[in-house]
Amino acid sequence: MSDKKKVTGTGGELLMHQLVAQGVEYAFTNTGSAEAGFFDAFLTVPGVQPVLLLNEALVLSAADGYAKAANKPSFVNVHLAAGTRQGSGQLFNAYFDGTPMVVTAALRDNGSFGDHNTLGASSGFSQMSTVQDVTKKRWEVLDPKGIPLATRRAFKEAMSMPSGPVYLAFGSPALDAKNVEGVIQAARPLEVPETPRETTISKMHDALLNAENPLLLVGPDVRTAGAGREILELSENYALPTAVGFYDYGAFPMKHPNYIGMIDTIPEGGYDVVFCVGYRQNTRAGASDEKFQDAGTIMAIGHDPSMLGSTFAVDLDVLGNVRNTLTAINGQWKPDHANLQHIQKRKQALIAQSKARAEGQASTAASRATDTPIHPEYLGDVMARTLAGNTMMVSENFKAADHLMPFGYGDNDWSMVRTYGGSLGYGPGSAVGAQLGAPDRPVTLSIGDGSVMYSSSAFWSMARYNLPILTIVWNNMQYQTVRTNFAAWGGNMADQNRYPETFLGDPEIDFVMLAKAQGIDGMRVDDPSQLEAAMKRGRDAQAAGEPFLLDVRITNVGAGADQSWYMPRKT
Ligand SMILES: Cc1ncc(C[n+]2csc(CCOP(=O)(O)OP(=O)(O)O)c2C)c(N)n1
Ligand SMILES: [Mg+2]
Repeated sequence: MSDKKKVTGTGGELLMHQLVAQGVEYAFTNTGSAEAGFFDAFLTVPGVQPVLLLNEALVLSAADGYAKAANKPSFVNVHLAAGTRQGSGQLFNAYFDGTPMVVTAALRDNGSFGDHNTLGASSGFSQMSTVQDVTKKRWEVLDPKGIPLATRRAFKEAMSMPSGPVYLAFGSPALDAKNVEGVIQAARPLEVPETPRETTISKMHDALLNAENPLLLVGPDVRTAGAGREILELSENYALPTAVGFYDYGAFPMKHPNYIGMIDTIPEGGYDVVFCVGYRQNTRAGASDEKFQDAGTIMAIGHDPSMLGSTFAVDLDVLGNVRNTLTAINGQWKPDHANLQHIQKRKQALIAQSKARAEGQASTAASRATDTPIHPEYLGDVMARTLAGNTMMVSENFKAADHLMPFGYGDNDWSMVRTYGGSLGYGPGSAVGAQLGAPDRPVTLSIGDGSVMYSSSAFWSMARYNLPILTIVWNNMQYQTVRTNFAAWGGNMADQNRYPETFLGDPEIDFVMLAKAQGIDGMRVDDPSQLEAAMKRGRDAQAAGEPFLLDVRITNVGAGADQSWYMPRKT
């Protein structure tokens, strides 16, 4: 049982006491005066560190990065309805990923008096409408006595499966109220049963054991559950070709012989057994969302019921902590099974394909080592070889080289933090949160030039809180992802090799100056022969406790790589 205690104070103080009891270390925030009753409590109730980010989207992405890095729920305070809306592109990401997060703001009464409230919800609407499709649950709290209870419930909802962001709007008078009595008690996530049904586990084991052409598809729940060892054991026992979800390169070690690629790049058909472990499908609003149409048996385990069987139907499923289910399946494995001929054969084939891929990657990187401007494959290769072991890489990179990084589950392996929601403006804020959530790990932000500019004021927070984040800007002066997608779409754009509003080089953005303006040192790298030395300098700065930025000028690749056209403004 968690301790209960009675406290008396302002509404803001009761909220702060509740956060302290909950073990909240940081309040990610952008400040506003309607929340004065909350901010005042920082001075009277110690224990929570406020972390200021200069735009609400940054606040939400920092909270997301923190929750992913620390594997804990995060706490946010933003300013009224308008601040909430400003952060909503990143709240979208957190909701998409099911990140446990309690988001709060003050609330203005928009009915009793004036109905044209500055920064408030519009008349006739609740502030809840600003978050209704991007939160798991939401509440208005008007009575100060309810603040501890409502906050406790919010944490419980955020953490319980399926986890996700929730929203609490406190009336300003409730935060301001004095001499309020409340009972403070921490919430815990609801416990889910640990032992899956024996018959289901046996069926899953049998399917995997007898499969001739299986696919293991791994998603982010594996990392959330801390099931790295268990997923490796499963993949290795049954010799399972293993793919990861959409850009989810941290879900399984790329260098492992069983790794075969990202789901969107491998063949879709031909599997007799597909086993999805914590996989969260990124759907595309088309008939192709119904995957694996010719598969014999599809099995799925995971933390969120809406991610299991929502597009392709599953034959066998277990909702709950994936570590427990994996442990139970692994428990059915007998050493003799390894002698089965089809498993032996698959093991050899996997070793061969992985060796071929590694050789291909090494020779591509070597052949690109002197390309000027720097080739992105070479930048990826140098990062993978040069950066610190145990790096936590926050990635906001699409057509980059995340697949080259040494991600894995061992002590010296890297891990990845990213959002699968795809709403740009994530990386720099997330890196701030990730470094706070994993203070002992080297954090590197790997990010495209276009992406930086959605949230370019996060460098200030890195400097203010002494967060030794190494930022590597993959600067191709383009929205390359959009340009290549436009080219694939075809039309006049492809015929004329002109892709409106994808070129960013006029004027050129100087990322070193951008960082410097906010208190961070950096350097620009143009010459491939200087790349390794620059990377080491960045790593050394990071090791010395300093944030640093590398503006790496890279070449464009893919369709339209040669174009720098944009539509001139008529004058
Ligand atoms: C909020 C939001 N707006 C727009 C987009 C569309 N979009 C996807 S990728 C991309 C370009 C990213 O550019 P950059 O970071 O330079 O990476 P590159 O594509 O050049 O590798 C854009 C604009 C998006 N995903 N999210
Ligand atoms: Mg770019």
